[in-house]
Amino acid sequence: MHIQQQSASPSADRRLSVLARHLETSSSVAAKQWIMAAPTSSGTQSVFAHIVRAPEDPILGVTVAYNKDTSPVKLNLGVGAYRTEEGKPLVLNVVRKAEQQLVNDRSRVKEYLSITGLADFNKLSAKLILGADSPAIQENRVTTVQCLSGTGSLRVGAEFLARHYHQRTIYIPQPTWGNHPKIFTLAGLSVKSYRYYDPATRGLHFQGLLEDLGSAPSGAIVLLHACAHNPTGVDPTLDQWEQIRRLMRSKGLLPFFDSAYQGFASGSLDTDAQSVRMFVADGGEVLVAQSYAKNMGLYGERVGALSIVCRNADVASRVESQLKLVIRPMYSNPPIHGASIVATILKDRNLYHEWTLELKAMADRIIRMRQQLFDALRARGTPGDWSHIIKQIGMFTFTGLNKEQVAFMTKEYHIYMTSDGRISMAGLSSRTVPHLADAIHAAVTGARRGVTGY
Ligand code: KET
Repeated sequence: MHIQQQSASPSADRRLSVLARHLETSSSVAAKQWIMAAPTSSGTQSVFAHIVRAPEDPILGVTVAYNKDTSPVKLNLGVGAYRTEEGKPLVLNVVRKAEQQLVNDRSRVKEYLSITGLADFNKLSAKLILGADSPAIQENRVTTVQCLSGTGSLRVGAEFLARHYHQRTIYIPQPTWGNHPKIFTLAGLSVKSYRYYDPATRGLHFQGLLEDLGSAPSGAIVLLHACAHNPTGVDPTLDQWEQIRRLMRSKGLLPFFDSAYQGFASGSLDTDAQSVRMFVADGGEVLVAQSYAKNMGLYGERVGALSIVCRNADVASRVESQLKLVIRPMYSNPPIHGASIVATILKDRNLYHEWTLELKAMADRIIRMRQQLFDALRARGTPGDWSHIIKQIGMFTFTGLNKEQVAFMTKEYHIYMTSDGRISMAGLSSRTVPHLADAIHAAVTGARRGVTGY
């Protein structure tokens, strides 16, 4: 501190310098006390000291562990992400073309999108899942909002329901994608489950499903996987879907479809949308969350859509006005790039056709991997019936391997997968099938090494 000394007398000078010293010391003491009192800068004690370490995510954490492994034979079959025969991530050719078009178009800008996202993208997404000739679209009773991939679409739908729907209970299949219960609980819904998979038959527990939905309270929300159920790879037949639809409509249960794999199950976009279209065709209300992560390989672009099919156009427009109130304080408005890629592909006849071919090629490669793994286990005489590998649908095989067997395969063979025994078939290639088959064989027959038998 510097006090300008203007006084002429020595006594006045002394007083001033005493005051100056006093001010200096008291202010530095005060400053010191203030510093001591500020817990963030004390150096030893953090205000976050009580925070406990959270476990890694059961699916994405598998990739974290895989990345740390230095073995040259390591194999990541955890997350559902498509890989080529060379084990590399794939950017679809049609996506490259669309991106090139976007970059070349100098009229494109980076302004904010509206709260509901890119209008073209929303229209085309609704058409993709509901069908080009869907009466619901023609009657303007579908509202579609662009969201952050499948997860974001589910979350926005759930937040909307928790705020505005009279029934706060959602039934999810047992088992289901691990993020479902978290998304719905955090949105404010109460989560219950319905029987879905029967480990004894490795098929659908259809009776259990009908019983559980039959005893759900009227109006409850029901989460349905549109196709390629994750993690089981078991889907209802069309006839079973029809029975589920009738039961749900008779009880006024509200269907909320999660469509993360359209085109990945059968290789056909229309075939894989049949379950959703059946529910829309009866004129009733439906929610659908779509993801372009898998079917366009746009994982990191986070592009998806939530559609709510309503009874009439007036309700749909009021629903949309409320969806905007959900979205605006959450992330304001969605990102532009991924949605522009999707819209470019969906609105161009040639690009769309090319996409369907590339999608079919991905689906076919996964089906080939199923056959190769099945054959490899048979060739090794691995005990057990492995026919479910070729029967199951979509990206995953729900192997039936238990936690210990999975841990064994990771430790001894550097094969990474979720602890429930789910394998991402899309991560496999002809080159790595023998390694996986060896690992499964050893895990199943490896009682000597302390591994539980299959
Ligand atoms: N629904 C299902 C059924 C699903 O399997 C996933 C992703 C999503 C939604 C969300 O995907 P998004 O990337 O938000 O569009 N499943 C894979 C990846 C993950 O867990 O995030 C998986 O199961 O490996």
